This record gives sequence, structure tokens and C-alpha cells, in this order.
Amino acid sequence: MAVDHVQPGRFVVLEGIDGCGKTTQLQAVSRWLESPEAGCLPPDRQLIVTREPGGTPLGLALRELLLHPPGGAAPGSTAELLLYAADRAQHVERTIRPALAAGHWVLSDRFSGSTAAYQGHGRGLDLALIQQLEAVATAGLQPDLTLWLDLPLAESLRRRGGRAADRIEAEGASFLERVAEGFATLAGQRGWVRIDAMAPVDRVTAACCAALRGLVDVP
Ligand code: Z5A
Repeated sequence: MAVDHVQPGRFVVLEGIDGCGKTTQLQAVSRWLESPEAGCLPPDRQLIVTREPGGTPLGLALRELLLHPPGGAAPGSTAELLLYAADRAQHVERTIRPALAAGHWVLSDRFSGSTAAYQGHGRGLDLALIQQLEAVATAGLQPDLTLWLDLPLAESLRRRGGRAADRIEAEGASFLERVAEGFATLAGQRGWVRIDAMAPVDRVTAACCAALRGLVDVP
């Protein structure tokens, strides 16, 4: 997808299936981005680390509703789609756009690609409708860079081990397989940078940082 450099800050997203290492890499990449070695952030600029769902106070409440619905009553597919869109609209308006406008860098664990992968490819909701909703929720904002942590589903399930599954993790293998294939399709369509998430943690971090270097020198 086209990169929008109207904003002076930079917007970077990590995407991938459950357990692909986003949280691990978010921490490592943040440390690197904030280091003098990276040279990304002048003293008056910050790195904002955020996530979806849950990047705002409203989003945190939506996250709880989505992942642990009251009484275990799962939302229907359309309601689920709209709740993720509401979380994103608030996240973009209240957190991401103001930060970018002030020249800060934003690093987000998931963004609209996750809706296309989980609700579109996974649940089978209409992809064109999802794209329309994405345009509304983001008001046209697109990441400058999306790092896709590509991990085979079997390894994702192995890494999860005995940890209790949230509602979406508990959907079953064929749903998660469709989601994984969806991420691969989206990566090609949207020009995401593929990172081999099977590699040891420090090599994954090095690959992420190498991709991020390309953003530093872009005016
Ligand atoms: N969702 C949706 O359906 N639609 C949407 O629009 C959006 C989201 C935005 C949010 O979960 C859920 O919402 C998610 C999609 C759905 N569904 N699920 N499930 P989340 O993003 O908060 O959580 P998650 O996706 O399930 O991620 P996670 O469990 O937090 O995993 P992670 O952050 O990607 O991985 P990690 O915690 O860094 O690593 C997992 C384990 O692997 C851990 O033990 C690490 O030590 C280990 N690890 C990490 N890297 C490595 C390497 N390189 N080698 C070996 N082991 C590693």
C-alpha cells in the first residue's frame, strides 16, 4: 500500500498470528528505536508503543468485551467486526494521529490487517465491506511500515503450550489456518515486510531493525 508521509512522525505496525512474537519484538525493537544507535528520535520526539485492541481507555474496555465477553456470550461476527472497528477509530483519533502530528513515532501491536485476517479470511466476512469499514475507522491512515512476523501455525500452537486460550485463540485449528493464510495473502497485497519469526529472538529483532532503518532516512 502507498506510504503516506504527510505526517511528520512514523507509524509502524507488527502483525501476525497469535504467539508469533509481537510482544517480544515490540519490547526489543522499542529499546533499539530509543537508542542513539538507531538515530530515529531527536530529543523532542517520543516512541509511543500501543496495541489493538486496547490502545485507549475505551479500547481497553472493548478489549475485555471482545476477548472475555460477559457470561461467555460471544458477539456475532458482525458485532465483533464493528467492535474492532470502534476500537480502531478511537485509537486512530485519540492516540495515533495526535502522536504522528506531533512528530512522534508510533509502534502498534496489530492494526487493520488483523481485521482483514481474522474477521475477513478467518470468519469469512466480506472483504470489500471490511475494507470500507477500515477506511472509516482509520480515516485513511495507513502504516508507514508493517512487519509481518511469519510463523507456521504448528509453532504458534506449540509456543502457546498450556497457557489458557482467550475466546479467539480457542476458535480451533481450521479457523486459525485460514487466518494464517490470510496474513500471507495480505502481506503480498499490502506490501508488508516478511520477517521469519521461526528464527531465534535476536535474529528476528535484527531483521525488524534492518527493515526499520529504511524509514529513518525517508524525509
Ligand atoms: N483481533 C481480531 O480478531 N481482529 C482485530 O482487528 C484485532 C485483533 C486488532 C488480540 O490478541 C486478539 O484479537 C488476537 C487477534 C484478535 N487473537 N487472538 N488470540 P493479542 O494481539 O493481544 O494477542 P495474541 O495475538 O494472541 O498475541 P500474544 O499471545 O500476545 O502473542 P505475541 O505477542 O505475538 O507473542 P509473544 O508473547 O511475544 O511470544 C509468544 C511466546 O513465544 C512467548 O513464550 C515467547 O517467549 C515465545 N517466543 C517469542 N519469540 C520467539 C522466538 N523467536 N523463538 C522462540 N520463542 C519465541
